[in-house]
This record gives sequence, C-alpha cells and structure tokens, in this order.
Amino acid sequence: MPKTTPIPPKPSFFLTTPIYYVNSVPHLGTAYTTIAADALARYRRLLGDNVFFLTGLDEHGQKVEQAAVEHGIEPQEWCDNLAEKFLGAWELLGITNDDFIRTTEPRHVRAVQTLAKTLYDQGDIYKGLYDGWYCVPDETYWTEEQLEGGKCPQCGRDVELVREENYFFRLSAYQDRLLGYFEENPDFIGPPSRRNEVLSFVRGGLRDLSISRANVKWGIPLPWDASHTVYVWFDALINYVTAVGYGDPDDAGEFARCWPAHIHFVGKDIIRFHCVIWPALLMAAGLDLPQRVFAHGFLLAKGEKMSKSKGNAVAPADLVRQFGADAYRYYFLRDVSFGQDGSISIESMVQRYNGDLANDWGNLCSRLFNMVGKYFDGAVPDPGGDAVDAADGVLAAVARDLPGRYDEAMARLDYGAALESAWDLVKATNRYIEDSAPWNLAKSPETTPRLKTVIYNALEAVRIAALFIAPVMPQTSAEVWRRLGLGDINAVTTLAEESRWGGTRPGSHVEKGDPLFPRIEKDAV
Ligand code: ME8
Repeated sequence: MPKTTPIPPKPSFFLTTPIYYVNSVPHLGTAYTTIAADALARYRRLLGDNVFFLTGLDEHGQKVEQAAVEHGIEPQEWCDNLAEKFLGAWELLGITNDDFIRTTEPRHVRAVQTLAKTLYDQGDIYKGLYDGWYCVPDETYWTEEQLEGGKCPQCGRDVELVREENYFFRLSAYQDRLLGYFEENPDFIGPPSRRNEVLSFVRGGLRDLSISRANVKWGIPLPWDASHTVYVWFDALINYVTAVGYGDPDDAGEFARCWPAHIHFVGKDIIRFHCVIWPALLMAAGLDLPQRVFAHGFLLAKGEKMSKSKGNAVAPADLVRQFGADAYRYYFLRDVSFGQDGSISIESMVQRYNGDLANDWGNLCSRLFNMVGKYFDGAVPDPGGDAVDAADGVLAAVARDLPGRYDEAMARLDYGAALESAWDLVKATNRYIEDSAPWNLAKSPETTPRLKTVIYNALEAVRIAALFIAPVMPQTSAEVWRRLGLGDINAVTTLAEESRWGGTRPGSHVEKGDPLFPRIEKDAV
C-alpha cells in the first residue's frame, strides 16, 4: 500500500526507485522499476530486514510546468492530480513503499535549499554563463558537440538554446575522487556494462554543471538568489536524503542513522545522474555515498523504447485487468533479464501466464489441494511411518537448495534466475506427483502410508515454493498459505527457519479454492 510511515528505527535495508516525472500517467516502464524494487523490498522483509523502501514524484521543472500549462491548470494542481494516479497504480500493483516523497513538499524544499547553501558557502557553487543546449523532455544540458544532427543525443528530440547566467556546481573538481571511488568500490555501479560506461564518461573529463535556471519559474528558489530556481535534476536527486531527514532542524540524529541507501534502482537512461552527479554532490556535502546503483534496461515494444512521449506506452492497469497484478509482476521480472533491454508483447505474456502460472504453479496447487480433499477429507496427512522412497529425498533436496540459489540470484538482482530456482521446485513437485501417482496409491489400504507421505511431501514443497514466489507474486502466495492453513505469509520475517523442510502441520485443514490462474485464451486479450 503506498503510504507514508515513520522511518523505521534504523533501516537495515534502504532502497529507492527514481522519482518519476509527473508530466504524464505511470506506464509500464516506470512500473517496471517499481515492481523490481518492491520484489527486493519484500524479499528483504521475509529475511527479517528492517526495510525502508522509498519512491515518489519529481514535480518541478520545465517539462512538468509545460504539461500543466498545456492542460490549462496550475502546476501544483496538476501535480496533485497526477500524484493520485501514481498512488493508484502502485496500489494496484501491490507496491509496499514505506514513503512516497513529492519534491513540492516543504521537507524537500528545505533539504534542497540546505544542501545548495552548504555548497555555495564552501565555494562549490559559483555564478557563470551557460551557453548551450537543453532538452526539455530529458531535462538535460547538452553541448553543441554532443548533439546528433542538431537533436538531443539521448531521445532524438528538439533541443532549445539556453544562454543565461546560471549558478554552477564544480563537478569537474570531483573527477579524480569519483574515479578513485569507483576503483575502490567495484560493486558501486551495476551491471558491469553500465560501470564501464560511467568510467569512460568520467575519464573523458567532467564539466561543471549548471544547477540553476533564471527563466524557469516552476522550481525551488535558490536561498541566496531567489531570481533563480534550482535545476530539476539537482532538486530531484536530493529526494533520497530528504526522505530520511536531511535538512530537518528537528532531526535528532535520524539522518545519520539512516543514510546511506543500500541501493538506488534506476533505468539506464539516468545512470550518469546517479553515478556521477549524485556521488559528487554527496562528496561535496561530506555525506556518504549509497552502496550501490543498479541500472536496468529498457522495455521495448516492437523494438522501440516504450515511453510516454512516443505514445507507445501502455497503462499498467490495462494489463492488470487482463492478467492480474501477480501475473503482471511475474511476467516483467521473469521474461526480461534485469539489467538488459527486453522485448515485451502480449503474446509472450499469455504464453508465460498459461505455461508457468496456469499449468505449472496453479495446476499443482489445484490438483494437490483436491487430492487432500478427496483422500483425507481436507486434513494434511501425517507422513509418519517408513513408507519412504528415494524420490522423497530428491524432492527435499531441491527444496533444500532453493534458499541458497534464490539468495545468490537476488544478490545479483537476477530476478529471472531467482524465479527459475523457485520454479525448479514447482516442476520437481509436479514430477514427484506424476511419478508417485497418488491416484494409484489411493486404490488400496496397503499403500495408504505411502499416499500420506507423498501428499505430505508435495504439500511441504508447495509451502516452501510459495515463500520464495511471494516477493514477486505476493497475492497468490498469501492465498496458497491461507489455503494450507498456515496463516499470513506477509508476517514471515524468518525465511531461513520457515523454509526448512517439515513446517506443514499434519491435521491442519487445506482448502481447495478456485483456480489461482484460470487459463487465458490468446484471442481473448
Ligand atoms: O527520469 N523501460 O523520471 P521518468 C524501462 N524524474 N524503464 C523505463 C522505461 C522503459 N521503456 N521508461 C521509463 C526521471 N522507465 C527523473 C528521475 S530520480 C532522482 C529522477 C523508467 O519519469 C526507468 O527507471 O522519466 C527510468 O529511469 C525512469 O522510468 C524514468 O522515469
């Protein structure tokens, strides 16, 4: 549920998404970063971490101002309307952010002004003449040489000429310190391809950065010169420290306890802002750097980057209506390799849904829960006795390997591999049931002990699989646990213990329920 909650005493895991521009409604791209961060937040909570998960909105700047003007309303009112849309989308997708920061909030204005003033007072900000180009859709400065065919080299759109007195941040002075930091902290930027990109960019030489605009009204005024507003990216990056109390005069050491963040999730388009400008600002302010910045790739629809401006953006709600929120989250995290560009299509989504979800996972739960109803009146059988088989050990071994494999994949933010490890258990359980053929065991009282063992083991594997599927598909895992009579999966904070073999309680009631993923006919979407 998107909400603002007090920061936990000391977050042992603090993760962020970019704050999204409110020039338009959320789309699959912005939802992608947000569900990836949410899956990690949920996993860390299962492990027992005290998580602080931050997302929010980037509300200042020319682009947002223009959108408001085009719609004939005041920028603040425009932002308020859009904020509702983002909150609604995140609620629909089951996003469990702990804070929702908006850059027009007083707490943020104060933090930006505090940081700007600190840098100005120590001589890291000076006044100069900006004479160059500006891309409004990307809110980015470009030099003449950087343009491609006179257009923005990033998005290919028109740029505007800006010639005005600005305040500059001495970014160039941080070049060597940044390179030294990258050297000493090889895991700071991920994946490695992005690290190399940032390294060669910084080695190519850094220019000082204009951090104020004289002709943009919709922004935070500089505290020492109110005729300038703060450049929207300088403003936006600071959100990460605002949220944990930077610049708050009542902060009683809270900020120092909570900062730095463990990971910033970003798209590859904004890696330089997060890996060059942001670290340099933090260095200048004498603050610690985040532990890690990880950039994912673009979602491509028919080979093109999906974006609000290109008009090929789809609203998450449209897909959630057809597939459900869990299947939505599963598809994007399973089918697109996190860190690389990935093509998405309705066809592949239907395929994943029917194959992985309806056939593998949904059917496993249905048939197994049915059998508990049919053979044991809905009560989990007691596996006691010596009706064991080598197949039991094989299944238990797959379950035993799962936590380690899953954790190792999540540490690399390889959601596909993490889900694959959970699916190996799902598939192994399906095979186990096929090979053990409970329907034959049920035919004679002599094989009842074996039937009990087989059903118990399969239930146990399903219980464990649901735990590891939960970060990506929280609703269905909660439902599986509920049907197994296990209580609230969201209350689990001791994953290591909970994932040990043997946690299913004999005698507890198993509910059959409706199919978790009713098949979708391709023509129906
Ligand atoms: O850049 N595929 O906001 P934004 C994957 N306000 N991810 C995509 C995507 C696509 N086709 N399109 C967008 C901003 N994204 C700034 C950030 S942070 C201090 C300020 C995702 O609304 C991706 O994460 O343009 C990208 O970085 C983010 O949306 C940019 O959202």
